[in-house]
Amino acid sequence: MKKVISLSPTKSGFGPLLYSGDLSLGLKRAGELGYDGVELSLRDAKELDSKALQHQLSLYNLRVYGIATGQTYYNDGFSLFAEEGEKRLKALERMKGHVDLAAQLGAAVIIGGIRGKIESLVDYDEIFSHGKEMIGEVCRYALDKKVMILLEPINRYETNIINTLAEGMNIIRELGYANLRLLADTFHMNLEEVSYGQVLLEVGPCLGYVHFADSNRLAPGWGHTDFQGIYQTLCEIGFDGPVGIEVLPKPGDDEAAKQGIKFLNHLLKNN
Ligand code: LER
Ligand code: MN
Repeated sequence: MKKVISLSPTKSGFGPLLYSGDLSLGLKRAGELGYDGVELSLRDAKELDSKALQHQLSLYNLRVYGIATGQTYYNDGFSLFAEEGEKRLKALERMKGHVDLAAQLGAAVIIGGIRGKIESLVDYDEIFSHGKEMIGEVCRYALDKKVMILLEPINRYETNIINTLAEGMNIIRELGYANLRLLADTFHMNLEEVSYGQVLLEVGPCLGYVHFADSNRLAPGWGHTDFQGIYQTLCEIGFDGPVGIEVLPKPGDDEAAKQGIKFLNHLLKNN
């Protein structure tokens, strides 16, 4: 498993990101602490200087494993499941930019917060099917570029579109794209799943990436999630992908980043 930390070059209103607004510092710390790589939460791929990024990655011996895309919705209001077609297309355009960047970096692209929310319950099914088409468009575009797309179920308090891993897996099966996988986030699982172990066994074949955050969104070990059990199930299903520390910068960025790597090192060494 690869040890990954979630960073953002822009100061973001979206909470669980470390060194938000200072990517250079985040990359430096990730390298010093011994992370294998980073996940970047981006608003617009065009805003990133990819040459400077590649230089820093090689300096600190890091890779980008994932590009998170929710800021397109949280900051700009464009979502793949927006009621208005124009907003859906804007979100799709951003996703294509993220896929282009991911192709250069060898990263996967996450469909999490960029799904947005469906406001109209009367037209829910129709809007949902438009959104599903958008996911298909992203996958088709990414397939040519050999980029993996990750569908991340998110808890009911943040979205009403795909809350559980089973819902995510059903969509993946229905759409049938070879490059579409699931991202399991332990924070959302704590709120939505009956059991960590059982659902991970069920969705194992579709799983491409994991986010580790404790029950309270703090670094793992600072809440009451059973990471030992989760890790054992991940080993059982043969998961060998990225495990991203996606946590609140509390009590501070450095403290959370240190706890994340300390926890992962301990878990991986003692099992
Ligand atoms: C993003 O990875 C995430 O976990 C969500 O909470 C986004 O809203
Ligand atoms: Mn997540």
